[in-house]
Amino acid sequence: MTSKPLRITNPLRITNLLRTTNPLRVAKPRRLIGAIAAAITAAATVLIAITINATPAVAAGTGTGYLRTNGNRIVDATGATVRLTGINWFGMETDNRTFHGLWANPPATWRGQIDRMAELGFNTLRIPYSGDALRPGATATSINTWTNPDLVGLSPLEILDRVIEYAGSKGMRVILDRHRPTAAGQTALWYTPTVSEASMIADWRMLAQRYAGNTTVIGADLFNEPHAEGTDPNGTGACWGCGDPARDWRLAAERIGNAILEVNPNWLIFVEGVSCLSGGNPNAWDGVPDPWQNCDWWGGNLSQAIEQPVRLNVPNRLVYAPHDYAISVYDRQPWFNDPNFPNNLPAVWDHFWGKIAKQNVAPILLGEFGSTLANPLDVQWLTTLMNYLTENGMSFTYWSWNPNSGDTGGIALDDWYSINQQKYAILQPHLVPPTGQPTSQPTTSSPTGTPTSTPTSTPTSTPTSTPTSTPTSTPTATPTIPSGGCTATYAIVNQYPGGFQAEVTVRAGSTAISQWMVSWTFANGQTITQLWNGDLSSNGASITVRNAPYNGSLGPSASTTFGFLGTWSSTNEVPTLTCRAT
Ligand SMILES: [Ca+2]
Repeated sequence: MTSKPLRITNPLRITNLLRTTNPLRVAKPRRLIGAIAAAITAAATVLIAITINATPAVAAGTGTGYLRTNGNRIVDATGATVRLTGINWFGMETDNRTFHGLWANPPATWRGQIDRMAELGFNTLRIPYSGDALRPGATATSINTWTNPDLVGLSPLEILDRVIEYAGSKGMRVILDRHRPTAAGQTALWYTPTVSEASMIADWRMLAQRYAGNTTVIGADLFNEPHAEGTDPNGTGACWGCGDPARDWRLAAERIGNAILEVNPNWLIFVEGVSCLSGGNPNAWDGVPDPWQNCDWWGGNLSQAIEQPVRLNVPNRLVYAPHDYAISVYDRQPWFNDPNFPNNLPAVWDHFWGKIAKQNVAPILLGEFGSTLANPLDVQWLTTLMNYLTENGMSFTYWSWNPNSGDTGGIALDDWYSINQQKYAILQPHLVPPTGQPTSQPTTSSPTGTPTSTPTSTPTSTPTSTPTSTPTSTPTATPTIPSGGCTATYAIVNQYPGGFQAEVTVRAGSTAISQWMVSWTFANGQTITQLWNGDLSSNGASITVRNAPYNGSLGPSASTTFGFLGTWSSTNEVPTLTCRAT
């Protein structure tokens, strides 16, 4: 994540969770009429852009094979244009050394969360990590062993393997992000006195080797948010083009990127910007003017990347990957106070990074952007930004899936499953859902059977509300008689006052099936509030669930599951199920 470009005293930001909202929020006039006019203009531009871009083939989902660049486009192995519309799922860069939210209760299993992201239309995962998660003996913590029994005992890298495998089975792609040298926090430079550039390169080469040939993992975001430190003219942070090998992020990106490409020449190399080109923060007392064009968000300033580009040894691998944030993160960027806001924003983005794509130099992936949307101006910011990205064919990964990002919140709410509808409504028209390989089934089912262990570790971060229900009843299961090629087994996996979670296992008979339908009638007034991995239709107490598009096809004796959340009052009998298949 990000931070405040003008911050002189750097509070210890230990994790993304501690991002604080700047209290000095300046109220600004609302310009609703201007916003409506902008939206109309933007909508018209989208239509024009779609017409113009209709010529190159557009890949379904995230395309096939490894990705390449072609001018300002990302293309797949067939040359078809791919648009990455993804999301950040963080945690592996923190002391937990693995994805956050693995402490959540069902249905937010680790697979359930990926299912949710994919069905919402996020086609790419950007995964932050720190070197600490890669060290031998590193352990992953705060995993709910009841929710995610299949992750017990796995190392952070083994959990990453599983997430990559499953995301790939949904047609999603993965970008790895060297978020910080260690879990201790962000740094201005890509190395520290204890974590050298050579150590960083060794980590990257290990990962590039580990996932070589696995086309789900498409590339490396070399280092997260290089930024200025100290004040001009004595800055000590990351510069762009100053020529000092110890501070020039452009030159470091070349060294690191080329070292990765030696191991895996098929990866894309994602390069972020700096904050201030000089590597030092501006100050008001030196009498030197500080125009807004000099400094952007941490990692956002690529304004010199056309004149002083990153030069890689393998052509068509370079993607520039800036960040952009809004008022909920830091309210004093000068462009928030422009009387033309939000219509001034495209020129700001053009200056810092948009021109790279507009001049057909290289593709842009906006690697992080997000807001709580607590301030109505942020709604205008996000709406304008999404239109800008789509009009210009740019890719993006939203920050974040996690709800526990202090100054942005997430797409997921605190149950790690429900969705912030206000944010999603703005993003949804711009998402390209993954359509890839839906045939691979999970090798491990989500939790069934008796919960034998309650979560043993507590998150070190602070989820603002932790689901508190614990299983109170032993799951029961009633196998049913096949009425045509399949059986269905119903299990209550969690029950608490007023609510319950159930899972139904559908198993093919002795011959393969291509579609299934399970039906039952609730006897005690139960209702279903949310169902996943199936298509629900109900008529009062009468329930019918058909397969989802990706889990209808089952080989002989193969099984799949769907699950749901429901309500109950006095009694919660297990119903009798009927399964039909063709
Ligand atoms: Ca100055």
